[in-house]
Amino acid sequence: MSDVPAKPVLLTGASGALGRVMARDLAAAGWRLRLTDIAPFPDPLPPGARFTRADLGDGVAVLRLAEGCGAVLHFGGVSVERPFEEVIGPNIRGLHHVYEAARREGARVVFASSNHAVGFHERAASIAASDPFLPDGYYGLSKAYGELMGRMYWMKHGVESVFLRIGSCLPEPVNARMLATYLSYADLVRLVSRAVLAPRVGACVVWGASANQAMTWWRDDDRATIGWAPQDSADRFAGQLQGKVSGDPVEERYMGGAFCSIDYSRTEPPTK
Ligand code: 15L
Repeated sequence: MSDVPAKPVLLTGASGALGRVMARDLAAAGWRLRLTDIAPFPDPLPPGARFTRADLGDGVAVLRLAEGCGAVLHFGGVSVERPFEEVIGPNIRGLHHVYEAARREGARVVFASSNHAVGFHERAASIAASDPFLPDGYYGLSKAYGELMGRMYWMKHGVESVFLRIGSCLPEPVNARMLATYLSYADLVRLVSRAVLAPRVGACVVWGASANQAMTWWRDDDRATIGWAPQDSADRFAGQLQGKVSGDPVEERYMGGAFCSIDYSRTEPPTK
């Protein structure tokens, strides 16, 4: 099987940190990429790629961008906790435009979901991908809704999706929480490659975390379906990061960390 998709691949959010890594590495692997973002692309254009500046809120622009594409890597939209009114446009309407475009093209969607869709699960637990959504804010809620939208498009229209529940994808982990949530750039690139190249995926969920053994919160996902296994790990940072905690009881109790504390107004600690 070839490691290069037969058709071009559309990457939204191309000017963001993860978009830039994927644009560079997938282009280097010979993929034909259509890059788009609301912000200009800050790097020299990689070989075989073209960039179009567009707003996800412009449904016609998204349809045009997706023309002839076999997959959409959807990494665009708001990527941190923000007020509801700021999230709803890019992350809900924008996502709907992406799914309509995928439906028209018969393309697969690889959706950058997030650990924040399940951020209010307690760290003391270990959860399966099939456990309930427990979003830790409007951003996490938009990711949960996005996964549900993808499932609806699969059931109703046969649009395939891989939902990547990304943890913390950074050059290196920077605190104790990331001993569980860290995803290396190289593991991310291998993950999206498999998500695009795997023959049949239906609508499936994969935890976006490297092989972090020192601290593990997430289990039982669909990685076997796409043929991905992480190769990197945060474990070598355990010695230096174990004590790097915030002192905020809400942040340290739940998987979503600092996002859980934003605008948190309960006075009694929840019993369950
Ligand atoms: C995310 O979903 C965010 O996009 C990123 O900024 C990080 O905060 C990450 O989650 C995380 O949970 O560490």
